[in-house]
Amino acid sequence: MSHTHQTLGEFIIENQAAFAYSSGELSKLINSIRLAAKVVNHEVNKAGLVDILGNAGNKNESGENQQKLDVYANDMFINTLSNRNIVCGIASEEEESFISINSQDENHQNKYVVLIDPLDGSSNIDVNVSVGTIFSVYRRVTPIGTPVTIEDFLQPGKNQVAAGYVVYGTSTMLVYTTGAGVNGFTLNPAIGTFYLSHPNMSYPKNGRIYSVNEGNYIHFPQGVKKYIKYCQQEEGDRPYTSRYIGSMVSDFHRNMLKGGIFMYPKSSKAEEGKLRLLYECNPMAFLAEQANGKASDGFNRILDIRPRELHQRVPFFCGSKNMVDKLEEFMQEEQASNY
Ligand code: AHM
Ligand code: MG
Repeated sequence: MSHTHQTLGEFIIENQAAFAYSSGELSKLINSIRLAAKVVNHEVNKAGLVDILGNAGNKNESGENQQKLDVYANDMFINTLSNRNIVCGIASEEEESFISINSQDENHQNKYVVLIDPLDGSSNIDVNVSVGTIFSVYRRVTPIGTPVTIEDFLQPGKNQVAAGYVVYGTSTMLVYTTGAGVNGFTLNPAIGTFYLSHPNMSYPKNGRIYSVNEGNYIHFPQGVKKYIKYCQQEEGDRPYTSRYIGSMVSDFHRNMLKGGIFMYPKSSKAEEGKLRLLYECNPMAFLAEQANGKASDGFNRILDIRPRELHQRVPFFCGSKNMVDKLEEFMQEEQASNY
């Protein structure tokens, strides 16, 4: 069937039928994210006007804007998801602990928990560079009808039922997977509708882009340093091109379309790297694998890691399969030579 002009709403309904035991709960959940994304998008687009609008009545102190938008996005996603009574728990990068929904009501039957990074890369807002929202969905492991516990959130990424991101870029896109490939939808801002613009997204097996904060080079593990040198060598299709926005969602999105590797290694300054396993790496890893790419901590598959705590960090390497394989080779060689 031709996907021309198919809206996200239509796509969700059409694909709900594909789940044998679907109760419609996941569809409702994706719909809520779609709604919150549109509202946050509207707010993000106004970010540059904040001083002007502030002068017109709001008492905005300069510099407050960036943090405010973080908080705004956090509240928006949490409210949208909890008001609609479709999930039993939410954890957010912006919140210290998880939120239990309807924990007083024994009749609630919701089975999904959501983890979100409401506005990733928010230091980019002040300078008009893309930011994103990342989400991740699991089926709870504790009994339905009881309050959620930490166990429901500390599941390995391979248990994810759905994951996706919104990129607020030159266009706003929502990209997600429910485990049957990755599809991308572009917002037509004039009428507030997402259209299927990128069906069955897939990483090229090989890529020519590497994305890493090279300012930290001196602090990186030897294996990463050697891989970066390899990327810069003149041989075959190398040197590769270096591209780093500093907004993971955008870096990931570009690399998935064009072929590339994104790296946030550990360093001598940050022993576990910077990115969060639950809110950032697992959802991106699920998307990467669903798009024929690969995600690793340098040695192990990200989706196999058993989380210990909600805000755990992890080194992250993600992208075109052959590129991540190569990076792992360098990491393993280096580890072997240290014994
Ligand atoms: P944040 O959650 O505080 O926004 O940080 C996550 C962001 C990622 O989007 C991006 O890849 C990374 O931080 C950039 O970090 P750095 O500035 O250290 O390169
Ligand atoms: Mg983040």
